[in-house]
Amino acid sequence: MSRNIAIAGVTGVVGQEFLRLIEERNFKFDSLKMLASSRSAGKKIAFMGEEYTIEELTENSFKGVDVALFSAGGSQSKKFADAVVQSGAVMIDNSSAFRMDPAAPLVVPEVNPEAIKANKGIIANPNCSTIIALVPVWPLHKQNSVKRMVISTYQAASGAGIAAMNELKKQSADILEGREPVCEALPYQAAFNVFCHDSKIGENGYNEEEMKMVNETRKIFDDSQIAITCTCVRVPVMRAHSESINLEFEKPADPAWVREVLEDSPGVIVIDDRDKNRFPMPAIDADGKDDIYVGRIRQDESIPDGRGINLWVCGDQIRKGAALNAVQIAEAMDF
Ligand code: 11C
Repeated sequence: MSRNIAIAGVTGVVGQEFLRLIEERNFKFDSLKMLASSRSAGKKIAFMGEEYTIEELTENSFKGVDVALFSAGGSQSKKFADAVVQSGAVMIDNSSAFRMDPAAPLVVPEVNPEAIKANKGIIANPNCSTIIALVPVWPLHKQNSVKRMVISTYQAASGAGIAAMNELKKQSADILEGREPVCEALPYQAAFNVFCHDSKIGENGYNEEEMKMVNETRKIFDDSQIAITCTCVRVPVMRAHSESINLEFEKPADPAWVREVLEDSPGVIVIDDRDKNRFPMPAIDADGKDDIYVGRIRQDESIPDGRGINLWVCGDQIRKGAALNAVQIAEAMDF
């Protein structure tokens, strides 16, 4: 069987991470097309000992392609979805364009890999904050149903793209040297500050990131009833998100059980040393890594009958939160 791959948005942060992962994970392919906007078309990229020329992303880009990894923004995903599907390829889309489309499976391979087979040409990659939360929550939920989740995120600059990462660096230097910080990529000062996630606030007062976590979790868990509420903020961290997760289970759940389950769960590493006050840290543990780091495993004593647990998790936003999850989906496909 052939494995002809295309990457749409290859010059972006996630596009570049796709390349690193394909090489690191020895992802077998017969051909690789690097696609981007007309601005980048013609530029050369050296990859695995070969020189590739970036081609302009057009409707004709997908002839002979089996899998197209998309990270070129939601509008490009929508624009080219028909062309991908009509050419017989499967789009694995990192944008939010198709996540809530009932025809598109929304997949975290550690949670619902069986959904991949049901695709009709488009598979959606969830939002980074959702993936980072669900990798550790799912193995617990499988053994003892989670009835309610309360999540607070502490999101890195990378979620807003390379310009936001550069802005965080520049603002930090400017402030330390007494210069006025400039805000262009992000709406407010990111350095030495925390602000409400930079997505639109809906009529209910929640930002889009918070509602993505609610709606995507329900779809991935295939449970429209699970109660979930979120607060999402941006923090001055470069590329790994952190999340405080409060879980209310159906039956009693103690920290020893949580630790035992998570130590045995794919994609999860437990760092939970109470004596040394050593727990996951986004920049120290998760940055550039594949796994989701979990610690601060505590009983929530405010929930009756020992049914409440608190967790703290960190995961690299560009890796498991985006590119790695998409590459894992491709790895799990029969092609
Ligand atoms: C952030 N989660 O950290 C966003 C970035 O729906 O794929 C990705 C937005 C999305 O700001």
